[in-house]
Order: sequence, then C-alpha cells, then structure tokens
Amino acid sequence: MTGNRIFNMEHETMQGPSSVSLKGIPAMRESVARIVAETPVTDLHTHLYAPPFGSLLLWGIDELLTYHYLVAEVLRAADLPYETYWAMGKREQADLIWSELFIKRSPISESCRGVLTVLSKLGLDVASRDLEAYRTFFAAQRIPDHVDTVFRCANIESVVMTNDPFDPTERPVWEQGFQGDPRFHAALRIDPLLNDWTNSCAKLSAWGYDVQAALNNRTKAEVRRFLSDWTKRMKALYMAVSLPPAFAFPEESPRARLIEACVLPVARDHNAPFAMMIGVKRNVNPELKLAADGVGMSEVDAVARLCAQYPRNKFMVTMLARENQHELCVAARKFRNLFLFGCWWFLNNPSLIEEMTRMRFELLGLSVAPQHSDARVLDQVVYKWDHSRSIIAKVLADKYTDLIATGWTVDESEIRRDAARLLGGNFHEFLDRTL
Ligand code: FIX
Ligand code: ZN
Repeated sequence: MTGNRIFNMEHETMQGPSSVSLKGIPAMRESVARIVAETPVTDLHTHLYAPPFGSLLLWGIDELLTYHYLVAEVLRAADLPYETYWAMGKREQADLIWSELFIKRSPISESCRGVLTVLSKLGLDVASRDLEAYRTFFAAQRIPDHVDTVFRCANIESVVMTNDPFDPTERPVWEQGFQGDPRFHAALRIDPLLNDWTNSCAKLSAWGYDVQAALNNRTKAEVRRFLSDWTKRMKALYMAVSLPPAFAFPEESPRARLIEACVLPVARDHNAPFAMMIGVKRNVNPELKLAADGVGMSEVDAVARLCAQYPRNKFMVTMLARENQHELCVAARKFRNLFLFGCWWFLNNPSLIEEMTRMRFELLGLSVAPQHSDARVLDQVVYKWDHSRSIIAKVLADKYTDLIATGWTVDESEIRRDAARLLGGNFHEFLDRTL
C-alpha cells in the first residue's frame, strides 16, 4: 500500500485516491515497526573508530565473542582462574566463551543473544552453531566494505566515536591529520583530564601547555587552549566524560573547578554540549580488567545545579543506575539545556529499555534520544539497534494507541517524523540549538 495511511479509532484510511481498510490498531503497529526499522540512526555514543584508526576499529566474530560484557559472563560460568583466561590468545578466549556460554548453556543473556542477532542479520546460519564457518565468513570481509555492509544492515547513517587525546594509540592518528569520515563523527572524551588531573597535568605540560598542578589562572587558560585545540582538530560534536556515583557539583575538587573554569567556557564558545555519563564505579573487581566496572546511584541534583547555574551551556546526560532514571526525567522537565540520551551499559537490556523509554515518553514526550549503542565492536551496532528499535517501536505504538483512543488520528508521515526525531533528529537539533 502506498500513500499516507491515517490511523484512527475505527479504522485505517488512505489519503488520496484509495479507500478504507479496517485493520485499525494492528495495522498502525505494523506501520510503526516498519517505519522505525526504515529510519536511519545517528548513533550518538559508540567506541567505534573510522578505518584510518587501524587496529582501534574492532570487528569480527572473535571480537564479538570477547566483548567485555561476555568476559564478565564467562568468568562466572567457567571454572578457571582469571589469570588463565587472560593468558589465552583472543581466539582461545573466544573458543572458551562460545563453548561455555553458547554450547554448554543456552545463550539467553542479552549480550549472548546479541551475537546471534548479528550473525543472523549478516546472513549466517545460527542453527549450525558452526564457529569455524563464522570465522571463515569474517576472514573474507575487507574493512571499508564491511563498514558499509554493517551500516546498511543496521540502517545507521553515522556514529559518534569516543576520542581520547590522552590515548597514545589514537592521538597520533589525529596529529597526522585524519581528515574525517562522514560516517564517523568525533566526540572529545576528557576522562583523564577531569578524573585524574595530577597525571594529565604532567602530560599537558609535556605537550607544550604551560600548566601547573595548582589550578591558577594561567593553568586554566592553558587547559582551555588544550580543549579548544582538540575540539577544533577533531571537529568534535560534543565533549564527554564518565563520572562516578559520587560526582558532586559544586565542589572544591580539581574536577569541579576544571568543569567550571575550562570545560563549560570552551563548550559555550563552540556551542557544543558537555555530555556526562554518570554512575560508573570503576574497577570494582580489577581481575576482570575492562569488565571490572560496576554501578552506583548518583546525585541528580548535581546535574540540576549545573543546568541552573549555566543556562547557556548545553548538557547531555545519561545515568547508569536504574534508580536514578525517574528523578533524571523530572530534572529534564525543568531544564531545556538538559538532553537525556541512551540506556547505558547495564541498562541496555530489553526490560529496562522498555521501562525507561516508556517513562521518558510519558514525562518528556519525544524530546529525548532513547538510545545509543555504546558498540565497541563494529558488528554490534546490528544487534544493539535491532533490539532497541523493536522496543522503541513497541512503546511508540502503545502511545499512539492511547492517542487514537481519544479520537486523535495519527498518519504515517507523522510516525515517520517522530521516528526521525527519536533516532537522530533530536540530537542534531540539540547540537544546533543556541541558548
Ligand atoms: O565510559 C564509557 O563510555 C562506557 O560506556 C564504557 O567505558 C564501557 O566499558 C562500555 O563499553 C559500556 O557499554
Ligand atoms: Zn561508552
């Protein structure tokens, strides 16, 4: 059926030459699912890299299987010392994860299911359980083409990378003049600067910035110059940091002082949001390495105070604790400079995505970015977006159903418009907004 279908209480109609069909709500639900699937995504926070970053761009079955979410799961399941796991090569680790989490047990966790969604959507036979066949498939792919294949398969228009000027592998790629790639935007990640000022100060000094541990005026000006240099060099869409549950503002700490004196002025000069990802307890069990982090409840009031005190700054916020989500939604109702995004990390599970998306729609309407992928392995965007899209569509269709019950009508062009906002439009609009 073509044309703009209109859904209302009694039936579904067609604008234009065609007539009426009586499918009603189920037809609307089908349209919403199809339109959300067809709407391209701007994935606003990932750990993916453009091909010129070389080995930083992870992809393929062994990377999928050794994703840190699965490392945490295998080290619960398998009876082996942590050191034994870390002494293995990647392929051997992947073999172990496949055997423990996919063969000896049904792979029902969200991260396991994700691997199967990726394989299936890339056309592989999941029922065969043939790990070697999957390896053969990936070995035949070539990275620029495979990026296109994955973006097409996930229906992604572009992703935002996480770009850390303190990272010794990444930094030279920028210094050698990486020219950008329209599929990969940059975000300036400043965790080392804000969470470990002592070491970062020494590095800035070695890179030619006139800084001292004591945050005097000269040092603050030099940190601003550093942030500005890298924002320009990367053409960063925003600056970002992850923060512990104890994050407080205002506070007599290097972090709070750097935010006020350096990050916010530079962000304002560039009209760039400052993204705060709050609630991660780093290194709860160091034996797990990249999988070592946990979650804790954070203080939404710290965010509210920043938004109130700096109304001309734009803040993007996601919080890791489920228990923070309601208060955070209410804070976003109070501050137009606060943009909520994503179901981060331990929240990126179907039951929690549904709960959060429903709550956000009910409290904030369409003014959020309901999801980001946080993908670390290129192919993961296929599952992260497939799984999230179907939940977003389900919740959206429930909301349209409630509207239709009042006598309101919803047509396909409006569904398309709303889906485009949720999957990228709102983010771009927030980036462009001047306060
Ligand atoms: O700090 C972050 O950006 C986190 O998302 C990551 O560090 C984390 O390891 C992750 O991959 C979560 O999904
Ligand atoms: Zn992340």
